[in-house]
Amino acid sequence: MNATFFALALQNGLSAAIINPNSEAMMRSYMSYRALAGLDEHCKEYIDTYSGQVAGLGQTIRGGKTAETSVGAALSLEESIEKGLKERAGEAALELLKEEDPLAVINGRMVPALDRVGKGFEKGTIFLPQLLMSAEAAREAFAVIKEHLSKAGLDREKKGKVILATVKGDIHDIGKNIVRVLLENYSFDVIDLGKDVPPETVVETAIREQVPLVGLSALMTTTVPSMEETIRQLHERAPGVKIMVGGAVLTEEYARTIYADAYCRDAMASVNYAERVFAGIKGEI
Ligand code: B12
Repeated sequence: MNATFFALALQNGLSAAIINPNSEAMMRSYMSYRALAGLDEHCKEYIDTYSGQVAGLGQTIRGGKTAETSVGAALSLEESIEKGLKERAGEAALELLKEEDPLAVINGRMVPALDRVGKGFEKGTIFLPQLLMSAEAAREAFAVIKEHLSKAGLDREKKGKVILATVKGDIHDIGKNIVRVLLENYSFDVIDLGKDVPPETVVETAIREQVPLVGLSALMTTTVPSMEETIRQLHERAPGVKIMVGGAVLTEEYARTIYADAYCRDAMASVNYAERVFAGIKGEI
């Protein structure tokens, strides 16, 4: 009753309350009110206090981490992604590109940072809003890298068409977008069908555009069947087309069991495979 009364009072303009800070119910009410009223930016204090703690009646929540992060300080790209700071991630990427190869920035910094975020999400120390913010920060960094890469060489003669798609049911596209930029950088003409793409769209585009190579991405165990179905339909209706697959949940062995022609661990592997496919078409191998 006290905690609810407190929330109502806050809602009605109470700005200085004398309460017992050791009361779990009162503190929950206070922290929740701040988060819901937009007074706790990105719900950071709330998350720092309660993440990883199982909420249960009668349980005392003690010693939440303090939110003493100096956002103004020059955080690294990895930290900016993990903390979901979009603007800083872009700046950090730009700084790194002065000294590091773009691929090293992606593989050595962005991917490991996203991996840590993913593990935290799995363990319950990171919540979905944070995952979203980290993804946004990674996208921003990636946009900076993409611009840098495209200055290098998009206007060379095209080597051939490649379709890319994240399979139906799956909205993860950061990895696929990296593959796209790299393929484009190596002068392939990429038809990017986006994410959550039905098998029929992939097949129809492959037939209509006479594309010899299709790349499919799936990041979840639940969407691998959708990848399998896309491959099945491609084999049935566009039998000459080669299919390369990628995404964190796949392995070389599993890719074979769903009849993909190639498994690509990372974006560079997709370029190497595409080079081989198109060299084969030209009779070079
Ligand atoms: C960022 C992220 C998100 C973002 C996606 C933003 C976006 N626009 O992509 C958001 C927040 C939206 C999100 C949502 C969800 N996510 Co998520 N997400 C992640 C996270 C943290 C990172 C993925 C990533 O971008 N990695 C970095 C890129 C560069 O790596 P990559 O994709 O593997 O790509 C490289 C290679 O694999 C390869 N590759 C990839 N694709 C392709 C394709 C081709 C053709 C080729 C050749 C190569 C290739 O090359 C790439 C570059 O080197 C992962 C955790 C993880 N560690 O993977 C979870 C993760 C994938 N998500 C997960 C889940 C469960 C979800 C949600 C269901 C959560 C929810 N409850 O709503 C939703 C999914 C909704 C849906 N229907 O798809 C789980 C999946 C678990 C599982 N095993 O099935 C993971 C593993 C987190 C976890 N550990 O629980 N997610």
